[in-house]
Amino acid sequence: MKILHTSDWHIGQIFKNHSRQEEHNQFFIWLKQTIIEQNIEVLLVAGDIFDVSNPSSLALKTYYDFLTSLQTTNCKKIIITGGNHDGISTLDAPKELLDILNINIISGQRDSMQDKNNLIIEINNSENKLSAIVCAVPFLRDSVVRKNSANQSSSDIESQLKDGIKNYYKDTLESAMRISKNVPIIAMGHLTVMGTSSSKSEQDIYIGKLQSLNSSIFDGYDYVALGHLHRTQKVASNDTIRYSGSPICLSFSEINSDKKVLILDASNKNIIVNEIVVPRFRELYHIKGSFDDILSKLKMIKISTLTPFIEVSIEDEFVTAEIINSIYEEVNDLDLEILQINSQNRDREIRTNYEVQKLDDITPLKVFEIKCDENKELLDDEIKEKVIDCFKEIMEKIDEDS
Ligand SMILES: [Mn+2]
Repeated sequence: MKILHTSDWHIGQIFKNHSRQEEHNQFFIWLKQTIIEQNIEVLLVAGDIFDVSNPSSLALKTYYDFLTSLQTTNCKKIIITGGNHDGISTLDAPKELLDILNINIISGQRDSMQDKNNLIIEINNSENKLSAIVCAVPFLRDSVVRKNSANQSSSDIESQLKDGIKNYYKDTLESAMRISKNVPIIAMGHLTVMGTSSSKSEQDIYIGKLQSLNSSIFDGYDYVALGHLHRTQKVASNDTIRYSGSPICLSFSEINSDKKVLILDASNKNIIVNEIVVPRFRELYHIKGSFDDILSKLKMIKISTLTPFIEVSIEDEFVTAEIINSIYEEVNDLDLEILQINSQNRDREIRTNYEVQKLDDITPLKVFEIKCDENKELLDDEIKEKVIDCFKEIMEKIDEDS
């Protein structure tokens, strides 16, 4: 049985005011083709399906269209877990409907997380025989793995959180083993573990980053399909504990390594993993040097796919607004988008015109969300989601009344 492991799609990402929609469209066409060519029977998506908790209708449509398109392939089982970016209620809303299509959603909703059996998914082969078990663990929120009490030091909280996560994986493994010890047992997860490298596009999700969370928490699993880190990587050189990474570059810090999906041959408990490189649907470049260097490098860029996105770092000592403007003027005729210009010697970032947001361009909801994010210490993700839902309700009421 072949299983495809991917994560961190971040559908709907707006990257420095630029949409990634075309890249996602092309990625999903490519992914469906790969699923057909590789004869994939199971698809695992380890969190961060969407970039924000309340994705746009276009982002939702992209997601549902892709899931629907797989119905004609041999991929008869799709397991999707929630990441730290995903809104629990957004993922959960179509859960029952998707169940009918053999698409299992494990969002991380607090009540359903208490019974570990809700996360255990049995995979049967074409002869209807049990052939693998997936422990579909989503992003483990603090409120799921730790009891809150007053007057705790941050190191107490960190060690409780660590133990909570460790025990969660241990209990889930035990539940799976009660079903069978003879088929591969695969865990999913959305977290950072020791022995990995991060890029600039992931948020820290745990207090103290849980530096001490060791890959030994996964002992006993035959494979661990992880999400959260956006670079493809093995955990502490272990072949069977892996991050698939995001399929598109979500920051300029990711441009120097290939994007991949992972294909598991899970015919027995000794799982073999193959990496498949995802094509670059759009090139991202980081160009640095003196003003003259930058201009000549920009002019040399060959455009083969979508309009390249570019970050520029000027190393000249004095950088004026005129210099910045002249870079834009020089590329005016070229099919390039400069997303950001940095001036390193002055140690400050010069925001491009594109990054200036007009109040007209942002919705009241967006402003409210920004305010919620600024008050993270008061609002955990679940409360934030509820508060935002209330705000939406108020807005709808105002619309109706006006
Ligand atoms: Mn992510």
